[in-house]
Amino acid sequence: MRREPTILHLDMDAFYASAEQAAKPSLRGKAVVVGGLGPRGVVATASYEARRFGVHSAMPMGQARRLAPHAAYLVPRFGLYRDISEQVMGLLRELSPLVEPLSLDEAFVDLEAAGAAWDAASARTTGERLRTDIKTLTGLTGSVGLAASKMLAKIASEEAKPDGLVLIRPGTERALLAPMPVRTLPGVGPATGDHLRRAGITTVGEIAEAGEDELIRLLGKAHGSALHAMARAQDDRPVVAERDTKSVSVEDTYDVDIHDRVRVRTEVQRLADRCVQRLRAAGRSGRTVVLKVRRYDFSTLTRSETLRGPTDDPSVVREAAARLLEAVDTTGGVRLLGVGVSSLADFTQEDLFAQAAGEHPAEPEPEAEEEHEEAPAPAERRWPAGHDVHHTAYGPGWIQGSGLGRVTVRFETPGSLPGRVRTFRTDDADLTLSDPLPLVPEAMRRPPPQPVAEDAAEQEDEKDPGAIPGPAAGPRDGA
Ligand code: TTP
Ligand code: MG
Ligand code: MG
Repeated sequence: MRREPTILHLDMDAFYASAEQAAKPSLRGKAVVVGGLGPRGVVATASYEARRFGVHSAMPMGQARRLAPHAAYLVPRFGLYRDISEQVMGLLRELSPLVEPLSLDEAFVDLEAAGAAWDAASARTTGERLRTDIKTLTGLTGSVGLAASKMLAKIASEEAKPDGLVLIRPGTERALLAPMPVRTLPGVGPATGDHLRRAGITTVGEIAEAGEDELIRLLGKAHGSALHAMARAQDDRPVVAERDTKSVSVEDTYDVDIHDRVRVRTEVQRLADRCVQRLRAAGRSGRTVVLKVRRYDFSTLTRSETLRGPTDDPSVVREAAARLLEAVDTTGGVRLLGVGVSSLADFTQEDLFAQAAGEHPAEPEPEAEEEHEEAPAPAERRWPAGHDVHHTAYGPGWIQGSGLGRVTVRFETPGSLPGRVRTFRTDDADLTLSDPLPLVPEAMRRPPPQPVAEDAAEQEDEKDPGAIPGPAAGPRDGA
């Protein structure tokens, strides 16, 4: 482990919900829940105001509505989130060539790689400046953790939430970790957590005390020794730039072979959903759906189907996996099933119509983006909650809700005061869906002029405060 806290972990605060609040002035400071609004929808995320009611990611939407009936419920707008993500990742790449994105809203940065920081003081300054730059450029807040390892940096950013920065001083790691619950450590999920608790281990300190042999006895060689090392704050994993994943897949091995064909189908659907979650978390979409089946006799086969265009739509992946399964004989029983998506593309589309179709499971939608643009307009126009619209007389606004032939629109924009609501017929020709507006107007994306610091003359590599962020220039180049 390095000696200085120069590994930075950034994670945006309530990312999708904050983006929606920035876009919609009337929702700032309010409970906002983003996710699937259909019958089987789940919460993608909730604003901190909504979390106070107990709403959280992955909760069924019905439960969220019971807990927070007055919250605003919106469908995700991935195109917007991806654009913000690209802006944020751009700022991180100005700090270092070693940026490891973990999802749309989260990344590790090695600040030492290009001299952005070399000790605790410079790391803190860089981290604070990054938070300011993110706010200026995107209008959103992110939390920063700084530590001497990836594990601690991530724990630090979690502690910093929301809208904060925490730096863990080297040497203090073990004392800090000791009272934390075992689930704090990466790789400890509910199952491992239960397992440890039954052995009387509930805190990270107790893992460290138990000793490596005991951990290996409890969890097996690989997991046991890895966990023991982490509990002692030993983590030498480097920050790896651009992990270029070629595919995303999930699989399950069953304790008892599954013979029931219906059960096999259900398992494949479940795996398809999990696979899409991982895909989306990585901000990707893919064209090829792969099914893996290991049968009772260990014969393993994979079948794949390539779609016309990349998708991240759970129903498209589910259907492709189900089709592939139909061609596989499972009569002797299966011991392992897997679903994967490969031929990955950057996350480029989130189609309004596909979103809305998710709420009407009876209507499967083709997966390719181009298809939608050429497709004839659906018989009844869809107005997904939260999406932007434009009205010929009232200008830009967003859909607050629709039903019974009516659509309610709030007329406000990211830079306006909270706006008024008006209701229209769903077939109103003056109303059209439109693209998201920028959260921060181009002209406002420069940082405010900074007071001249005493030591300004020494900071040769300080960015020109008036400059629009671009690639790092000056003495750092070629480092
Ligand atoms: P997170 O960073 O886990 O959560 P968050 O940014 O909403 O809130 P926090 O302040 O605690 O970091 O996830 C980033 C985004 O990914 C989140 O805004 C929505 C999406 N997401 C899902 O769609 N499903 C999930 O189960 C989770 C955890 C996140
Ligand atoms: Mg986040
Ligand atoms: Mg995150």
